[in-house]
Amino acid sequence: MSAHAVLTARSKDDCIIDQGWSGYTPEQHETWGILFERQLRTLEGHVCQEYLDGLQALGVDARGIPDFASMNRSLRQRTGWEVVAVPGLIPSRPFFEMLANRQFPAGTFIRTREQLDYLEEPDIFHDVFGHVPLLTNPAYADYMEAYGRLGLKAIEAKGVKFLARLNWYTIEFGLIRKPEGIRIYGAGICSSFGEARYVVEDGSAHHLGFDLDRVARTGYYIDDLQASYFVVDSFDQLFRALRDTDMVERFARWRAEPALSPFDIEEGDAVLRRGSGRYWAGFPARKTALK
Ligand code: HBI
Ligand code: FE
Repeated sequence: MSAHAVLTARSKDDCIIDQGWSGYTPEQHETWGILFERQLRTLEGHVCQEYLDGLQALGVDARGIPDFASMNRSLRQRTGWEVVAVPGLIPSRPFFEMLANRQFPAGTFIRTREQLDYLEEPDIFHDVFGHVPLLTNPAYADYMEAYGRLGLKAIEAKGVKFLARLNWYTIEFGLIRKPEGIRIYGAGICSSFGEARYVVEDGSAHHLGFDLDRVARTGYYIDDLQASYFVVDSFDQLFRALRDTDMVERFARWRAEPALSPFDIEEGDAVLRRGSGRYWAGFPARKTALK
């Protein structure tokens, strides 16, 4: 299946390819192991327990790149989710269709040794190490399906931009409040060496209580660390926010309002931590536009 064919694919099944697990080289499995060990050292004590339980339940470890077929046997048993292999980023419609059907699309390529710290396109380490462990948690699994179902409605109702922001500040870079303190759950933090260190050690970013309107109106920069992180009380809070809101009505309202900045604290924000902004102080003009 050529990359072009995927981009013009109409149905989700057209985007699914074979993982080709037997084709991975020892060096690629070793790259996985290096990334796995380094991330776990950084995340221990700072990532939510549900994430660590998921890694263990799926048998994902430093030995090498997981084989989707065997990982899916335990994933399906727990929440009915499965990981399917795709060639890379796919169009929004098949993407949302997959999530609505409890299928998580994961890339099959792994970054090179030179790209250990950052790469443009999500690779199998970002998709599987970052996103998949929490799909073993029933409340998070329900949220991901609801997000997919809403995404299909958003395409019709011109709301995908707001879904992308919701994705960014929860699924990719979300934090969760636990009795023992604030913990990481976002895949983009879990799979990134730099961002995980920044979240754990650097006081530059604001921590704001999750609020659907605030998140949907807050832009983000795709190529840098976050100026604000949003903190949920539970994964169920995310599921309820989607279930209990007339999102099509909200899309219209949000479209009429100006985007909010992740740098500023707004009237009505639930400020759990006011960041120092130090990381950003010496920043030249932004490289990319606010999404
Ligand atoms: N495709 N493989 C893949 N992974 C994604 O996270 C993804 C995608 N296509 C579209 C998309 N995300 C965005 O449209 C949503 O996150 C809003
Ligand atoms: Fe991702």
